[in-house]
Amino acid sequence: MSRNDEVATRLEEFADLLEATGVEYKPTAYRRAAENVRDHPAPIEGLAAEGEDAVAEIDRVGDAIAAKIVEYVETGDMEELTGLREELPVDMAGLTAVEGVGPKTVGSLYDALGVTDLDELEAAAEAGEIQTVSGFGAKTEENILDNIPFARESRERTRLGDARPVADDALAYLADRDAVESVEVCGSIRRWRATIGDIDLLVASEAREPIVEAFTDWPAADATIEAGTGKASVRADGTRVDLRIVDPDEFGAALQYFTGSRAHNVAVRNRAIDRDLKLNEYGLFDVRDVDEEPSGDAEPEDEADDGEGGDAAEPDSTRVGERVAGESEDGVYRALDMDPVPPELREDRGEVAAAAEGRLPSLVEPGDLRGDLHTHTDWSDGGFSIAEMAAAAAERGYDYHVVTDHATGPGMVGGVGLDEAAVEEQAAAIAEAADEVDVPILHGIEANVDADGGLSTDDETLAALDLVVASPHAALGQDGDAATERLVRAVEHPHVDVLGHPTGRLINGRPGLDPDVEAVAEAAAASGTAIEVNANPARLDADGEFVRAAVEAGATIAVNTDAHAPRELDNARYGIHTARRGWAETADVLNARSLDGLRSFLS
Ligand code: DGT
Ligand code: CA
Ligand code: CA
Ligand code: ZN
Repeated sequence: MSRNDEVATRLEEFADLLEATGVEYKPTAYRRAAENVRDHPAPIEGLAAEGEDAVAEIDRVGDAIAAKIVEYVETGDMEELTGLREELPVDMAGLTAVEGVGPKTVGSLYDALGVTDLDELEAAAEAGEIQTVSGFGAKTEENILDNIPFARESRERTRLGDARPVADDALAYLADRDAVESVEVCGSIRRWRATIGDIDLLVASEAREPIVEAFTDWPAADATIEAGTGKASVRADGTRVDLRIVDPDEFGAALQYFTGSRAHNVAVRNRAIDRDLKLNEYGLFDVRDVDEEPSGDAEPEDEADDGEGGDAAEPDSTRVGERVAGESEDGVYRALDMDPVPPELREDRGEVAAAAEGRLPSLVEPGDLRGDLHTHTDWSDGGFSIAEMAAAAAERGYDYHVVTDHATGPGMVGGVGLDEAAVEEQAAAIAEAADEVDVPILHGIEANVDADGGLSTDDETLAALDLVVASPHAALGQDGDAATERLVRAVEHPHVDVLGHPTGRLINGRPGLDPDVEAVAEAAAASGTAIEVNANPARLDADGEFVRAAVEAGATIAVNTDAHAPRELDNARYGIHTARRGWAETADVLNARSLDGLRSFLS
């Protein structure tokens, strides 16, 4: 965390506490100041050293806030903030993670009931105490109770899009060390889960100490959690990063073991047991000639085994027997008569049988994408012109680029969306921009799916466009049945080509709609509408499970970034790996097709 981030975080905490104690206006001023301090190009400690006037030069930072910033940089503290914390000793971040609970609510519930953290909030709601507080009703209490589990989980897990760049940085750093023979990520991040508990790294090397030392010196490491001989853990950007070091000839077995998931590993180990083999993090061993001596410690946790004396829920972690594989991960799978299983599939959802029967899908790859079907420009809420966005698509080697600015309608605030007249104007602008860039530009729109599944743009306008993405932006709290009806009606709309971010979820932010994904998938397949995997790492929507249902129903998938800026086109990789988690093949993906292929789908 840079000092600018640190100061901004303090100012935001200040704002929350002020708001919780009922102060008006000031919280907004503190939040604006925090934002500008965070984005300020110069290090805040340098400005603070020059004095309050230099700090107050930052946009939106007034004299009073500048004085507090200087105080903080000089003393490591803001006296007034410390006072507020004592007045209101609450876990603000934990409590406000609950949808519908803001700083004001936190203040009221602390005053009335002494609630300081999530556990106490839950207990108060369960006891029916919240509805007794003035300004709160039974409905609010019920909502709070419903939203606590989601909040709890979101506090514990990091979004893939936040963790992956940290992991990539660690990979590059470790790959540069002389003693490192190979390095890989493993765990949930290698499986590209939407959220991750911690980042796992695996290094193959004959050395141990120099690597542990290099790892704890990794510039991104904010703190060392532990440093042993074969492993170490640090904290980077708020996330735990675990490193394990193994001998090069055991790298494949360790990679297989530490990639997980646990359920996948149990299934694979059962297959080994069936073949009189033993699989653990050191290798695959032939144990036919080894005296069976039950280790007797771990209790069987899984019923997956056939009961023939093997306990596959936890491996027998010894190097006993003749080693038949372990140097490469592929070798481990092959020795079990399986095709190597792509990490994204390792969730014990049929991939072990598929690999054994040679019918794993040939998954879509990042290089397969030939264009983005959902992007924005400064005609709606994007920050860049049509030509700038299209040029960025051309730079990425795409064969086409589709502009889909927001239409007006529910969920569009502040006049962001285009009305029918503006769409017509934009058509001319697209034609003009197309002359400036090396890539064909298609004119699309992102229409809004209202609560009943209708669209807020008229048919005539939609018919004239090359492509229509339709997405839900409002009424995201409706129940599952209503959501199913809504999305089915949207995909059946004759002009809709792509169902955009179908659930509207924000990872760690809001759960979004909970439709019957099979029903939506079947309707999409029948009406020839593609289901989007929105690659924005805050969304990853549809998720792997939804994609799987879509692929199984025979529906088409579109992997789109929803980019509002050129660099956001690079988020495509998150979408591709999410589609892979849903077993999507190249042929399933609409924008892996040529421009002709795309056009024939659209017509
Ligand atoms: P996460 O970090 O919660 O997102 O999920 P994972 O899958 O990365 O889990 P993690 O970090 O606890 O461990 C990484 C992998 O290592 C896990 O997927 C399976 C394997 N593993 C680690 N510890 C054990 C264990 O005690 N038993 C078994 N069977 N597998 C383990
Ligand atoms: Ca992990
Ligand atoms: Ca771990
Ligand atoms: Zn969009």
